[in-house]
Amino acid sequence: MLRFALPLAVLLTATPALAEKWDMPTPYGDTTFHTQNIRAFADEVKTVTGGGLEVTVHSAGSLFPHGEIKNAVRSRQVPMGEFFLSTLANEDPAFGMDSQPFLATSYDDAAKLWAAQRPVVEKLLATQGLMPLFSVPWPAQGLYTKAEIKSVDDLNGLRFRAYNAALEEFATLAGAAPVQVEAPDIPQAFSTGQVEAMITSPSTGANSKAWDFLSHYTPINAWVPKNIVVVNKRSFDGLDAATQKAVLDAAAAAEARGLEMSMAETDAKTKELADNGITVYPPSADLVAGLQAIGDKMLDNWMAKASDDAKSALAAYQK
Ligand code: PCA
Repeated sequence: MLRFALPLAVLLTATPALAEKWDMPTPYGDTTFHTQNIRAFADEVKTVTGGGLEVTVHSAGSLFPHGEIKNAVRSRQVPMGEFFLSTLANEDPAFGMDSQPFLATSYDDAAKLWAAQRPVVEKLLATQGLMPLFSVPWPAQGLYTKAEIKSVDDLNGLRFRAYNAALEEFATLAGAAPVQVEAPDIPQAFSTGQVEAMITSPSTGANSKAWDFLSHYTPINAWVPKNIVVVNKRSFDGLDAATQKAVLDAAAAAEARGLEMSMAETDAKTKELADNGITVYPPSADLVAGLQAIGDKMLDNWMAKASDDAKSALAAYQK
């Protein structure tokens, strides 16, 4: 036996380990802080594994459209991907908690909500063979228009850009007409007149150069939605222990770094909007009251559809 053992060992150490190459799609463009954050995550994984795992980020929906990323990871067309968590709310309302208006409006509330929501999300994703690696919030969502909005009535009839079902419901309840548009397509949707108002973060507003096509922004801070990065569990289990640890460590670092980036962008990108000529104004009490009434109605609708797990998560958050 010994006669064979040595040459085999020599052979194993002499053969360079084949680098594992993973593609990672995201819906968001290169100037988005989330994309910059997952690129830093990929770099860290590559460095720590000595090139053993190479993650290539495909931005702006270039590999898969946003709506297909989750299923692409599920079916192992790609081992890992990033998407906007609440786009899964049609599968289960638990995924949509962070896009309920005025439920969690600060980073602290968002963290508390995620702590309550996470076990339910993990359980639901596990049934699809998916494992969350990390989640990063966007800055709180504000209202962009072509004139000052004094009350909900002023939104009546506006063609309103939406990015998920909750925003579609919100726009409809405000009397506006929702149109689904992915983030990279925002400038074109405005320039062609497909839409004329939107709710999104200062980050996405500034990255879209909102000053080219609208004039007013008010930080209604209505919700703090999240992106999530998920990995296919079988793909993850196929990695050796050291590589798994490298991925999990880099994920924890990315979650913390992403939060810092998000917080820093809230003020920096709002200033960029103002510096480029957008009128940034505080929402009137009237507008806030009207939007809150819509939020209350939406939470009622959410409760009517939510599973017991989702309702328990809400109760835990509100406690
Ligand atoms: N930007 C993304 C999602 C939330 C945000 O702030 C978008 O507008 O599509």
